[in-house]
Amino acid sequence: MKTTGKTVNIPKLEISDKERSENKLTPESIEAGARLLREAGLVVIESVLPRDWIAELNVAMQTVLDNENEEDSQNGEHPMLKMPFMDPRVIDNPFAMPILKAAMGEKIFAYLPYGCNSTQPGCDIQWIHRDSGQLFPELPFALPVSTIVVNIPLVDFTVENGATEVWPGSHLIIDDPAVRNSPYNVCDEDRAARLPSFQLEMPAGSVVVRDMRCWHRAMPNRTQTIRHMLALVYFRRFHHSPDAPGIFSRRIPEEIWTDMSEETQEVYRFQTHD
Ligand SMILES: O=C(O)CCC(=O)C(=O)O
Repeated sequence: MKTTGKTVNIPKLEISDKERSENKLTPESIEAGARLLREAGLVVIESVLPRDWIAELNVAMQTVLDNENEEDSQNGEHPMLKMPFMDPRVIDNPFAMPILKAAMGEKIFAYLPYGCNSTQPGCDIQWIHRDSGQLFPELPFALPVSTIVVNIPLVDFTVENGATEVWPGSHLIIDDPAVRNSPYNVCDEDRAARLPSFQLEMPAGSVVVRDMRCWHRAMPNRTQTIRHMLALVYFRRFHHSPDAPGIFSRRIPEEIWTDMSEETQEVYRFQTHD
């Protein structure tokens, strides 16, 4: 048998018809999903959002991007802080959320609006990168995940239209100091070429939960159609406590704040001030 050494399985979480129709993972599936995320750095749950609704979202996304530079979107409400983008199936996805919480605790947080990764017909291959570095990059080992992106493809992802390439397990790799300090955590191409990777081929309306330390890149789109993918970033909550009762929310008067040095303002940057 011919072996190419290129066969890598996409880490998919297989779920039952009941879970799919009820929009609810069993505790066993949550544990299996969290395990794939921990060990492979990502987990894919295929075809969990209705295709016709995803097709509408794809059209709405294109309309937002077409109008991006228009005056309206700059002065008025952000066009993605409305339906269909704010639908709970996207911002509180019932398949991604329990896995996110199993991995990063109940107090995860995120910001809106979320993003969209689009590849245009004829676009180039992207550089290999991580979206987040290690939490303590100077340590010789990786800590548990603290930033996760949830991706939702709005069209079928294929090799032809530039399905994202991902290096499973790369979330655990410790960078050399030179790479560690490079912008965007760019990864050494020769090093990546020696490690297994795959393109994330999957149907529209699948959900990907990916540790943001995983090496990945957008691939060339050789079709005539733009390829959109929603990208929602979630953070583990550590120490910033904007909702702690009372103490941290006291407003600092303007005259005191402006008299503080830049260094002091930086230390107290989360404090409310006039
Ligand atoms: O568009 C893609 O396939 C991936 C892009 C991406 O995740 C990134 O630029 O961080």
